[in-house]
Amino acid sequence: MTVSDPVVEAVVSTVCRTATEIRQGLIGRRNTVDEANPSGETQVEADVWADDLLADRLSSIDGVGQYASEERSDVLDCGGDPDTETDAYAVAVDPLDGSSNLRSNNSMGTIVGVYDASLPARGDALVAACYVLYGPVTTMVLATEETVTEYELTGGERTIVRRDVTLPDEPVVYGFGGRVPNWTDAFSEYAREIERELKLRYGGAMIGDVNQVLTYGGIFAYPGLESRPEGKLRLQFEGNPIGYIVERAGGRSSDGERSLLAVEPNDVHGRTPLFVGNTDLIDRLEAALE
Ligand code: P6P
Repeated sequence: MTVSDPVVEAVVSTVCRTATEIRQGLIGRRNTVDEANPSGETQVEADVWADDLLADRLSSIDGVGQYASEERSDVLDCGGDPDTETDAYAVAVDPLDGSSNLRSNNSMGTIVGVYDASLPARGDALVAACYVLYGPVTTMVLATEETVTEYELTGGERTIVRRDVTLPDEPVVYGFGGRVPNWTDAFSEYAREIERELKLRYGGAMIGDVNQVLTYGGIFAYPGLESRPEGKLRLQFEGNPIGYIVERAGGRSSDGERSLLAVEPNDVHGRTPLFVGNTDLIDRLEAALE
């Protein structure tokens, strides 16, 4: 099933082909490099390599006016301004989310947001978002204005495995990032409640944890911390695309006060507290942080 918008379809099929190549190319690219990304995080060879592949392929699609990624400081001008041209989109990418899991051989992901606005942009300017999960099987979850679909990726092609993906009504799992002593009192109290209700699933790469929430129901959070109230995760590359996908799947997203898609961005690498999951759990979270 292809996406109705030809530019979005070109982005999605390019990501599928490139993700298959990224997975095959992880071996031999597990070492750290001397550089840090714009968020100050140590990069591994695969971070830089995956970003170069995706930038090269996505920036050459007619209709992609901008490319930005977690691994590069500046927004790449690909020859179209999404704010003034109707058929120009901005693509924001986390090329290898959770790359620190490469050393320990655990799941990682690639996250892509397609915005109908110049970056940095609010999440409600997204027209599509997807993530690839490099798990035992390589899968993609794609959300558009119409629906959420899960695919298996083989040989650069995608095959539908789940249509109209929605969060199960009864939540089962939770995953909370950050060090416990660094949580705020309000979040700690909320976490104590949730720990008594749900099962812990936290793997160090958001995509693996979010996919658990999308599959079993529950909540994933990387909260604002005492030492870093803005949290760790980036709004443009992680918060908005994942918030869009979970909201399209019938759940909610929040920065602690409002939908992530309503958060005004101040910088392309700006961070945000991030909460996604079943509506009731997010409603309770926002009440707990009031
Ligand atoms: P911590 C990976 O580095 C990442 O950006 C997310 O994928 C993940 O959820 C989080 O950071 C893990 O952070 O502090 O638990 O290592």
